[in-house]
Amino acid sequence: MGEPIETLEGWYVLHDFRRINWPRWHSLDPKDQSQARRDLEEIFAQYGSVQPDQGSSALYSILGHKADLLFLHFRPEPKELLTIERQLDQSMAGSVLTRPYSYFSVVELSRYLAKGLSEDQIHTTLKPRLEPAIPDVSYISFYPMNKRRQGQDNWYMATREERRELMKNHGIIGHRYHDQVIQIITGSQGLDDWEWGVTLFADDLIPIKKLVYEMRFDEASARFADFGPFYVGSKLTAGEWQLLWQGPPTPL
Ligand code: 76R
Repeated sequence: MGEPIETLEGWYVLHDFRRINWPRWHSLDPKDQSQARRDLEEIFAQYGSVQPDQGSSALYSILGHKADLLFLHFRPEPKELLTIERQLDQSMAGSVLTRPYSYFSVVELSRYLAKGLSEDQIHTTLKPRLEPAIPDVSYISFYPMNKRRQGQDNWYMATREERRELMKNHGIIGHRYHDQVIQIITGSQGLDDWEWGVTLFADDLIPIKKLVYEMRFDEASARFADFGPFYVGSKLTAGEWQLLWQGPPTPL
């Protein structure tokens, strides 16, 4: 009979994917476009000035058809995330954005490999992982996932010991990428459509691809993981953010 493992929860996370409605942007009169640009600059500045103990936010440009932008936010309270999304929706900038996808979850550490830490040690060693700053690296890959519940491959019917063994091996594979890929696992049981969100950060996309490929062969993923859609993008600098909203390039 399965038995839950202790989990520690940290900051709440909103992956807020947006699409830019360019026809709508082009149909705005110049005054409204200026207002939208001001809103967007303000948003960028506001996200950049969040104090490290109050949360973390970043903007990404998303590749492909699934979305254009990702507004990523970590905050201590869900209400703060509600305020942030409303603020964007109600601005002139928000009026040119649609919302193809979003994901709500909370930073989670599952203590399969816990080494009997004291409350104090938990506080000092795990706090930075429960309340993480969004890493300042170039690329992001986000996908939601479930642990399977099917016949012999039912994660939730496996014993604690079996799951611990599987997670140990998972951790060993993952740890080989420690220097190249930063992973933030967020739990979303009861919060969103999948059970976990996986957010990977790196300066190069290839280690992300290799890590995920390698994990496909690991029993924890091979037998037990089901995946949702993948979203990949690159972190926007202030300059790139501004460039995005300038008019079409002037003809030579
Ligand atoms: O937290 C820790 O670092 C301890 C070991 C560890 C745990 C408990 C760990 C390490 N993970 C843990 C839990 Mn992970 N992880 C994923 C995916 O694509 C796939 O096949 C799966 C998606 C990746 C790529 C990944 C990477 N991990 C989890 C859980 C919760 C499971 C539960 O509670 O039942 C999920 C859903 C999950 C999924 N994992 C690592 C990584 C990497 C790179 C590491 C090593 C981190 C490091 O040492 O730097």
